[in-house]
Amino acid sequence: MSTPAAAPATTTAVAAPQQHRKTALITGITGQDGSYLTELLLEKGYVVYGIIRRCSTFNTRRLDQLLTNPNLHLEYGDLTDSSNLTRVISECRPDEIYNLGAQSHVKVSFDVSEYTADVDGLGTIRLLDAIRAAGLTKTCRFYQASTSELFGGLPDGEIPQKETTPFHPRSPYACAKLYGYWIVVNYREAYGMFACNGILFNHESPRRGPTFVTRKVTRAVARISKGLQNELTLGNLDAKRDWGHARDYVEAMWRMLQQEKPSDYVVATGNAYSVRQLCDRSFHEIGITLRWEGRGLEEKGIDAATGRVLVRVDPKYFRPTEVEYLLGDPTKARTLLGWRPSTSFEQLIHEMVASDVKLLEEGRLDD
Ligand code: NDP
Ligand code: GDR
Repeated sequence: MSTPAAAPATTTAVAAPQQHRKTALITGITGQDGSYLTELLLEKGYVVYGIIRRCSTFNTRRLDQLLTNPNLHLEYGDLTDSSNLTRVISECRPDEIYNLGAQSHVKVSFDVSEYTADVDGLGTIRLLDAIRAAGLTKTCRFYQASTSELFGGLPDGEIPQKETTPFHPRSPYACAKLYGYWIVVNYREAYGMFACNGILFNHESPRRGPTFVTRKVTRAVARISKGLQNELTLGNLDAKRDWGHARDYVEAMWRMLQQEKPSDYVVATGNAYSVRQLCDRSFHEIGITLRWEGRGLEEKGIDAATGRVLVRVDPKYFRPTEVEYLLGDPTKARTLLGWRPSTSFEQLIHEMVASDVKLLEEGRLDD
């Protein structure tokens, strides 16, 4: 393992007290949130360790701009393998751990259900036990990437959802994350660990994985604008989500670990839009107004100016159980963390479409 950079030597006769430079460990550092959080922590002067998986191709693309930073250290590992977690934690002895690693795709979790439970559920307890094994129970603060999927979003459930809303997970992913949520609460109560659940609602960015619905739409809009794609095919157009910007949400994660006491927080914007509205807004960015015609599987999004069909429904994107309506109430995060989202839905979509158009022009959209 590479050692953190040494503190600069002092020239004064009496050495000034050295300020402790915080160390953070991030699982899922190569993901959307991992990359934004790494930037944030490096800016704040942290030494950052990240666990990356061995892949047959490069998976550090989102960290490219940071790889030469001497305060960033990447270690091979996996949440399904406790040996590496114990080794890395014992060696880097972090002040803070952010557990962002996950099989994070809800629809895919129906196909790889056992693996999702292993990574997202058991991975969390492997990490917590590695902290205990390293003797860091009382010093290391822990952030768990919990999710609004825990609530299930049933139309007759509580809306907006907040910290006290009952959970009703609707996918193998959400069930695995439910275990992660409760084991964090249990270790906090059992061992006095400073461990927090961030119950984050959907957050997106130009770095979002291409199979999540926002990025799928903005990439398609970029390609359609250049004549490289004819249509966009989607699943449930009625699903409503509370979409924020990932850059804002990693700030909330960090704030949770700077509080006097550990707790669990909902992080959301307080505004929800349907997938249909997401399409409207994204096509608006390239000057197209959509008109919607038909119902159910026959519904189509049509270019109002030309009559050309641009959006269709394909049931292959439906989920065995759907989460219909997620809208968060971030009052607790606003009041106790002083956190507020700084990016509107319109700004988010503008940024994502502009980024995808630029990537396409540079020949990098499929990187
Ligand atoms: P991404 O899918 O972009 O990133 C997931 C990360 O987890 C990647 O770095 C991936 O590595 C890593 N990973 C996957 N499997 C394993 C494994 N077996 N061991 C170690 N690492 C693994 O997710 P996001 O950045 O969007 O989300 C971060 C976390 O927050 C996730 O836990 C997600 O479930 C949760 N969350 C996300 C929300 C969102 O809207 N984005 C909302 C609420 C919660 P690799 O690059 O090699 O694939
Ligand atoms: P979600 O995000 O399931 O909320 O999980 P996703 O973008 O995949 O789906 C949002 C909603 O859009 C509907 N939808 C489609 N989704 C995808 N991916 N592809 C389609 O073609 C499509 N058509 C309609 C979905 O049915 C769904 O209702 C994300 C992940 O980041 C999780 O890790 C995180 O925990 C939650 O957000 C909060």
